[in-house]
Amino acid sequence: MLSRNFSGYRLREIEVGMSPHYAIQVGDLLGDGKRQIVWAHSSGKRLVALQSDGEKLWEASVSNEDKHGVTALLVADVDGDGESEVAVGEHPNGENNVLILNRKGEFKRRINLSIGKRDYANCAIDSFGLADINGDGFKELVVAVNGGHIYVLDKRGTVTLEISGLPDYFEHFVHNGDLDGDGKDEILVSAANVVGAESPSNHNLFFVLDHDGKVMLVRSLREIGPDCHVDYAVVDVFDEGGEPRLVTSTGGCMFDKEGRLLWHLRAVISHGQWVDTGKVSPEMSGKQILFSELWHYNHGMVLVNHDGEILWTYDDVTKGAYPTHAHLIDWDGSGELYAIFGEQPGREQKKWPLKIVAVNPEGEEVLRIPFQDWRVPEWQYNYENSATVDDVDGDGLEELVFPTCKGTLMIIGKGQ
Ligand SMILES: [Ca+2]
Ligand SMILES: [Ca+2]
Ligand SMILES: [Ca+2]
Ligand SMILES: [Ca+2]
Repeated sequence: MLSRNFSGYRLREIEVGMSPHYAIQVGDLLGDGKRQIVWAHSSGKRLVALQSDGEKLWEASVSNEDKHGVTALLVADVDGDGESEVAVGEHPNGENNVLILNRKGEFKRRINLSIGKRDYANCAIDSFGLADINGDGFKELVVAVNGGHIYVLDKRGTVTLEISGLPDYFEHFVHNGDLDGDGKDEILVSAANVVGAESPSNHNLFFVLDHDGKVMLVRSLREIGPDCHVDYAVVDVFDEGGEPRLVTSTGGCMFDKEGRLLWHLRAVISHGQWVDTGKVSPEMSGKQILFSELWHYNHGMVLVNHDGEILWTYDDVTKGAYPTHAHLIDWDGSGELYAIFGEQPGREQKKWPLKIVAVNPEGEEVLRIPFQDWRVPEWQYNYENSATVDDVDGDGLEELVFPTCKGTLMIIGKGQ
């Protein structure tokens, strides 16, 4: 482990011997006021929990043969006993299960679900969501299983809602939020009959499913943006009107609860991979929306207001490198949020001189952290690093948790 202190920022780099991309979660596992980091080896066979200072808490084995490093993972109190669990998608021979481990990494429960279909990553359990489906104040575990199934599990692990007949393959994640404001969360997910582009036999659809499993909204991806799926979707209240709105990363779209498209950014962003929302500055009206992109990106980051007007773009991305998931971060406790994002190596095999940057509400780069990164070819799939922002050390300010392709986690926060 390497620790450095600079004027302006602190950086801790933890060797993990693997590059976790989507199978990484930062969460309140121990209830100790800090955040822990749980990640799965790209095969999904090995699960590791770390304290944010690099101390290994535990390691667990899981029956998986994940080919793409997309094993579904969630840290949350899924059984309502006041302690967090780790939920993992588990795929022993011919089964697809939700494996629940306690905060020490010990077996707690296994929920065996009807057989779904394995995708190109060899995973049937696609992703987990957390949603208060019945409006009782507790967020149930939502499980998207390829084969067109979504299950909602109550505190006891009992299936309380099963939705079937959706297109077979979910891409990529299930999201949740209360779009119609009735106090019960909806399920947001995109799906298609095959993984890939629209064709006469394949229609890429995005669904908003009501608390009873009925389709509240469905839109063709052609009406959303140029992609096969919606990677991220957020439901939030963005302006003084108080009405919840739906924002999709793909196409940079905002919809109202009737599914009317209020605005989009299809002329500005290429396809839209990630989205984050927050109140960037007390002077700004309502909340702002930060989009970031990956392949064929137009901009590293785009910040817009709730009317879809561009406040700024960030474009100084290293040639040949790719952006990663940008976040809004409470960097210094000033009441303003910075936008923070890091770069990942391009396809060329070399040591890439890359950077992490923070941008203030006015769009000015206020921090630049240089680092080197490179790809390890035998690590599948080693793209799409899932950076996260949280107050990992419990000091009241947020840090960036940034996985590198070379096999480390960098934890970066404000310096003293
Ligand atoms: Ca619990
Ligand atoms: Ca509930
Ligand atoms: Ca609702
Ligand atoms: Ca902190």
